[in-house]
This record gives sequence, C-alpha cells and structure tokens, in this order.
Amino acid sequence: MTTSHPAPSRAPERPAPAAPAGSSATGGLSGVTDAAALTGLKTLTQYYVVTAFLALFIGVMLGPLQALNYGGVNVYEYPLLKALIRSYYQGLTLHGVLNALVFTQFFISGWLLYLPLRELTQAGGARPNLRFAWFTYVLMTAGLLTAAVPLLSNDATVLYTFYPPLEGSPVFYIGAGVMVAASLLVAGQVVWTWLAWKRAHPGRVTPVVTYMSVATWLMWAVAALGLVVEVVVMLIPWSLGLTRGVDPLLARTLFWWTGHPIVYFWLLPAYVSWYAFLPRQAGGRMASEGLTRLSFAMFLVFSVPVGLHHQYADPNVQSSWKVIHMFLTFLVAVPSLLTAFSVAASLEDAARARGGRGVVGWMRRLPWGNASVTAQVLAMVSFIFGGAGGIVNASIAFAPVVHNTAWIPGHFHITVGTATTLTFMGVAFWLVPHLTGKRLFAPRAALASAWLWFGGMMLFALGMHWQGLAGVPRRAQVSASAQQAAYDAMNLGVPRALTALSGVILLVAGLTFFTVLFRTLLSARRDNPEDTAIPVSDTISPAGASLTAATPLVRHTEPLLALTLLALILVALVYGPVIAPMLANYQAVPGQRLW
Ligand code: HEM
Ligand SMILES: [Cu+2]
Repeated sequence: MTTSHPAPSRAPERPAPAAPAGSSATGGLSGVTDAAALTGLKTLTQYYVVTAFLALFIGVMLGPLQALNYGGVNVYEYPLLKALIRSYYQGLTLHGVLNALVFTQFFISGWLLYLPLRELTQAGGARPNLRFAWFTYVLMTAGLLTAAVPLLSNDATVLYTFYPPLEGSPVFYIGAGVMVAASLLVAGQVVWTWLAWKRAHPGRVTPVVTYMSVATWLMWAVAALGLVVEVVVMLIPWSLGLTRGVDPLLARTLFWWTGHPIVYFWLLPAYVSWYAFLPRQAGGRMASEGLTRLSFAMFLVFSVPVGLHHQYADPNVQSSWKVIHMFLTFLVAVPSLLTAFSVAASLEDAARARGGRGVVGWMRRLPWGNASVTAQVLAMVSFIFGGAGGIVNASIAFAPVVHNTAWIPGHFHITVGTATTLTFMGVAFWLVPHLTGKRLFAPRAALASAWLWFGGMMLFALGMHWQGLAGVPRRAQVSASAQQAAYDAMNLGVPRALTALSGVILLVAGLTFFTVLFRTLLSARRDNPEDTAIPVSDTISPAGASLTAATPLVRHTEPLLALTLLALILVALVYGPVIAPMLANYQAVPGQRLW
C-alpha cells in the first residue's frame, strides 16, 4: 500500500498511543521537564544508533571482498587494498569485530535503553538519569576507539573470537573489555530504573516493552560474566606479560559461556520489535502478552548454560556434559518457536484485517510497500532457515560435518547477519525519523535495499552452506591457497559463483541502505515529528495493569530477579563440573603471533 512513506503511524489510521496497553492510566507526558528529559534521551539514542551504523558501514564494506575470496577471486594483492589492510585476516578481524560486536552492542544499548526508560517515564516513573546514560555512552565509545588502534595497526589480528594462544596487543583486550563493561552499565541503569518504578507502583504489571528489555539485559548480565572473567583475569595480565601463559581450553570455555548467549543478546532486541511494534506497523495486534513474557522468561533462564555446543571438538571435556549442553540448547529453541508462531499470528491478524484471505494467501495483504515492515518480515523469513541450520550445528552427531567449515559463516549471516541486522535496518527506517524528526530519504530505495539484502544473503547462505558441505574450511584465504588442486577436486564451480555473485548484490544492498540512512540523517529538513511516533501495538490478549487480577502466567513471569537467580544456579550446575577440572589442571601456554 503506502509506497511513499514508510512511517509507522501510516499503517493503522489512528494516532499512535504513547504508552502500551496496561499503563494507559498514566500515559502521556506528565510535564515539561519530562518532555525535556525525553528529548535528551532521544539525542543520546541517536548517538548510539549512528555509532552503530558507522561501524556496520565499515564492517559491511569488507564483506564483499571476503565473499569474492570464497568465490575463488583473490583481491587482496591489489596495491590500493594493501595500503588499507595488511592481510585477509586483518580485514576479517575488522569485519567480525565491527559487525558482530560493535554494531550490535551499540545499537542494542541505544534501543533497549531508550524504549524502557521512555516507557517507564510515561508510566509514571522518575525522570531518566541522563548524566549516567551519557557517561556510559562515552565510556563505551572510549573502549571502542582504544580497541580500534591495535586493530587498525594490525597488532590485534586475532579475529573476533580472540582465541588464545593467539596473542594480540593488550590495548585491544583493554579496549574491548571496557566496551563490554559499559554495556553492563546500560543493563544496570535499565534494571535500576525498573526496580525504582516497581517500588513506586507496587502490584502493577511491568509494561511489556520494559519487561522484554529488562529480561534481555538480565540475561546479558549473566552471559557476559564468562567473557569479562576471561578478559580481565586471563587475557589482560597475560598480554601485559604479567603471567607466563594462558590455558586455551579454559579461555575458550569462558568465551563460549558468553559466546552462545550473545546470539540471544543479538536476537531478543529484534524480537522486541517483532512482538511489540511490527504488528502495529503491519496493521495488526500483538497476539498474547502472556506468551510474549513467557518466551522472554525462558530466554533469561535457558540461554546461558549451553556453550559447550561450540566445543564438541575440544578435548578434555566430558562427553556427558557436552550432551547435557546439547539438550539444553534444544530447550532454548522452544521460546524461538513460540516467537515464530506468535509473530506469524499477529501478522496474519494484520493481513486479514486488511482483507487477506486463504491459508497462505493472506500474506499478500501485508503492507509490502512499507520498507520497515518488509525488511523485518524478510528478516523473519531468513531466520526460519537460520534456526533450522542452528539445530544441525548444535547436534553432536552432525556438528563434526559442518564444524569450522564455510557452512558456519553461511549460517550466521542469515541469523545475526540478516535476522538481526535486517530487522535493525528496518527499525532504523522509523526510529531514525522518530529520533531526529527528519523524513526518511527515498523510501523506495529503502525498500529496494531490504529486498537486495535479503536476496543477497539467501544466495550467500546457499553458496557458503554448499561449500561447507564440500569441505571448504572457514577463516581461510582459499583464493590464495597454494593447494588449489585440493579445491579443484571439490567441484566448487556453482557454489563459488553463487557466493561471489552474492557479494556483489550485498555491496549494492549495503550502499543503497547507507545512502538512505546517511541522507536521512544529513538532511536539513525537520518536518512533522508527530508523524513518527513509536508504533506500539495493541494486544489481542493483554496482561492488564494489576498483578492480582492477572493470569498465573503473567504473575509467575513477573519476578525477573528471581528468574535471574534461577539462571545463575543452572549455569553453576552445568559449568561448575566442567570448569573445576580445568582450574585444577591449568595448562599455561605461551602466546603466539601468527600474522
Ligand atoms: C555485505 C554483507 C556481508 C558479506 C558479503 C559478508 C561476508 C562474509 C564472509 C565471506 C565471511 C567468511 C570469512 C571467512 O570465514 O574467512 C564473513 C565472516 C563473518 N561475518 Fe560477514 N558478511 C557480510 C555482513 C555481515 C554482517 C551484517 C555481520 C553481522 C552483523 C557479519 C558478521 C560476520 C562474522 C562475525 C564473521 C566471522 C569472522 C570470523 O570468522 O572471524 N557479516 N562475512
Ligand atoms: Cu551457540
């Protein structure tokens, strides 16, 4: 329908409410100072979002070069490129760190700070502490800039997983550590503000967007412990020369304590949009608030104790623990399936309200002309394939077939690289106008960028999964290998061509998207800021405002701190017996610099 302007409030023709169902009693701005605080919060959020997309821009520009590598074309000998990056692996480190760590963390910090603080202020909470929020942003950015120095000078070409005994400059570990620590301050501020609201409003049900945000941040706080301990206790002293070596197995185990749940830290903020905003944008309603809360409560409890599914190939970890982590991994698939069905139901609700008919025919009636909706629906479609592949990766019987092959990057470009990234792009199409009061530049180009990204990533995934099954390793400059005969024997013609082509499509997609984004940001016109209100959805089955009147599901999912304690206990149970023998048998290995 609307091809001219994908602003969210266009989909349903009614004024967008400021507060969601359940907190309407105190909805609306309560005074001038609150309005000023929210304006300040908007500016801060804009900084987070713009920093995030600047990182993504640089990261994404490196991707097509890697896709060409997997297409058999080596571009890394060109003098112009050589002047910018020293090697394939320096480029790959920058790509992984900027896209997977920096883009995601900055976007999520802005997104899941703004939404709950704003919702709670409007639900009668205190004004947000902007000073603290700015302090956190500055700290996070300082960490990023610190880590950028050794990354750019080729002194930390350790890839985004920085497995020891690969040893990078201490400046990298310190900068990365500060950046991650800053995300915990965002978590702290959101949880703190929520607790203050709860004290001031006893017996009230937490508004749903705040609920989802607090659950995500609490999950991340439990998840980040592993990485923080690895970096602070092991890697920083070791890279400074204070300890003589580091235990690679223990470091990897701590890394994956964080490294698996980090994927939920990337996904849940996208789910927030799919549950709370996308239905409204498409002209429908959220299905059930109780189910929404249940799936976030399950993510909080079950996301972390699963990391060994990345270590099936590691020695000196008992197989029984690997199998236990595998079953727990399958358990986390449950809330993802809940999400898939709930969100599909709300989209169907939207499409039928717009006259859609038939078992699948209703899909045609989604507002495909709206770039924000289209990007997010396509992101969800890609996640169907990504999630299915994830089950394969997590299965101890299949994992050896795909482990460390091109299949793996094929997999995570349709999960974090599309389900998350394309959702955030789609969100940016309304969020940036909302934050800046500027109109989205070239909505048709925005729509085209979403389709190109989706199509490009689907081709990329096909090419890379295929190559992985043929046995092509990941993290390898295959186009410059001295053993080309080995690759020739694999019959890679078709998947290589698909991968190279996808790189070109994704370059066009990226350039189109960033043109839309930066032209929107740089435009001087600020017209009609009212047009870009937050598209909060109504709910078919709401939770209500009062805990005593709420369903048992709502009541039992409300105590998020108790659920966090449960998560910590579960993590201690399934990681304690794995880590204890590693500590007892610590193997100090000296560092290596292979680049
Ligand atoms: C233009 C779009 C993109 C293209 C063409 C692209 C291409 C690639 C390729 C070919 C690899 C494999 C390199 C190897 O294993 O040697 C790779 C790795 C990776 N990509 Fe992308 N990518 C793109 C966007 C993204 C996005 C949006 C994200 C995340 C938000 C992302 C995250 C990663 C990560 C984490 C790695 C792994 C790095 C490593 O193994 O150390 N990429 N990319
Ligand atoms: Cu995992």
